[in-house]
Amino acid sequence: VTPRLSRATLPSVPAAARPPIEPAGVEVGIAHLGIGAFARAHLAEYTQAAMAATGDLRWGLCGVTQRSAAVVDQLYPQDGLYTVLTRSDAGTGAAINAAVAAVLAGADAPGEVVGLLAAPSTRIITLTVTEKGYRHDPATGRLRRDEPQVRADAEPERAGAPRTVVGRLARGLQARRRADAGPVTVVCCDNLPGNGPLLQRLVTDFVELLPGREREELLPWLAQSVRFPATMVDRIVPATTDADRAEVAARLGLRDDGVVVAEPFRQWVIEADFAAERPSWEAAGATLTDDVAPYEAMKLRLLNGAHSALAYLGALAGHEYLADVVHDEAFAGYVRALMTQDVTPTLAVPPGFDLDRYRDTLIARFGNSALRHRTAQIAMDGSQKLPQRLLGTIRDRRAAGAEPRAAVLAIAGWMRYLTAGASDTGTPLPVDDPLADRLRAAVAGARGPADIVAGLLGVTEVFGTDLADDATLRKLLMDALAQLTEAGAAAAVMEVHSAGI
Ligand code: CS2
Repeated sequence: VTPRLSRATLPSVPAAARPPIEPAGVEVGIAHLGIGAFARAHLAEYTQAAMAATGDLRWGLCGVTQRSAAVVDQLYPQDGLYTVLTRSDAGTGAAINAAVAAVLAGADAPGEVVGLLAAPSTRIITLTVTEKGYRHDPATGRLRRDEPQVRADAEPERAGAPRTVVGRLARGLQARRRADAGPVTVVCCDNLPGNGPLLQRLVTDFVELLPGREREELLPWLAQSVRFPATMVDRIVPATTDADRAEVAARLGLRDDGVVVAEPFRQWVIEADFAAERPSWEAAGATLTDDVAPYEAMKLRLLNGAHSALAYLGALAGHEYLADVVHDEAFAGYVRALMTQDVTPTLAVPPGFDLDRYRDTLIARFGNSALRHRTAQIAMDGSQKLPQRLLGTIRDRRAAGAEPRAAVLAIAGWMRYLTAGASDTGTPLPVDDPLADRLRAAVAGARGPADIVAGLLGVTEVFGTDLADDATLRKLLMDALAQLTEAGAAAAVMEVHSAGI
């Protein structure tokens, strides 16, 4: 049998793949909620590089899993070590990361999670729990306080054993205040608009569910001792496959169950608002700035908006991988039209920023066929993603009196994806979304595009209350959905492409 990656077997790894820091010297300074593939390919890479650049090894991560303990099983036997496979059409690189100093199964050890957040050695709390992990209403940015799990976490007996992300965070902060463990910074690293302030609002919503005394003690301390900087995070990270793990085993001569795959590009813009000490992430290439908003809007609307558009329409046209979608000329023209005609007029571009180059880089990144990024992965959880990715663009363009046809086609693509069951070429398209039941109910009995559009626009958690009242938008959506239904996605995309630039 192939021996497994760990501190003990690390010396057998080719020198070029070994981590730039000594794993045994790393101490936990960051509590990380949601230690999935993205955090291991992004936050952990920046943090390792910062530790390597400064020699200050106090910033290791304790990675907490949210529901499944799978990552603990992957990383615990490996002393937190895992390989990052960087894939591009120019080739593949393999490098071991040693920034994860400990792992904790959140569901099995909720009390330990609270203790971790309350420990004086924890000075930063980071989160990558995906959009749906926050249990908020995407249209309003408020906590869903009627959810049973959220309510349960606010009951006194759950103070030491919360289960939801916001419950864990708020209970951990409560324990931290009681322990007088000092100020802390909460860094949200999910693709949400104004992610730091949004999370601060959700924690406050939760604290407001607590009994009077607890609430009154906690709210002023939160305002005084906890910061929630906004961030823009960027790295494309497809789900790891068995083939990826087999490739690592062949290259390193060791079995690694924790492999993550990523593109070479990475970017991180962080609001410079910290309550206490932090790692020198700027030494690792991160940007610390006073205003993240322009970067965040560009990233969510151009990258993620285009990603979702290409995922739904590409999957409908029968494409399994995103790169194949942009290598189709009509789709490449469509995505340029989306970016240039619909999104760009809504953006405030930072001074000196080259937006044309940013757009070209995005399209080149999407075309990275070595990544094998599945359209189905991006298509997941649309109800939680569309508001910040595409609906903001549509709102802004409608307010300016424009008809954003490319963005509308993307929303119609989502509606078709939800209701068709299969692509235009007959491949099944399963829906994976936390609101799946609600969405299904909204279109039950629908007899065509008009009913589907009306039903889905009525899902106010996603669309708010304004968009359903826009008669022009409704008509545009109906026409686009009718075309997708009758002529198929490839034809619909072609039409926007040729009508455009
Ligand atoms: C993607 C993102 O899965 C998705 O919805 O759009 O995860 C995307 O790859 C990252 O945000 C890139 O930074």
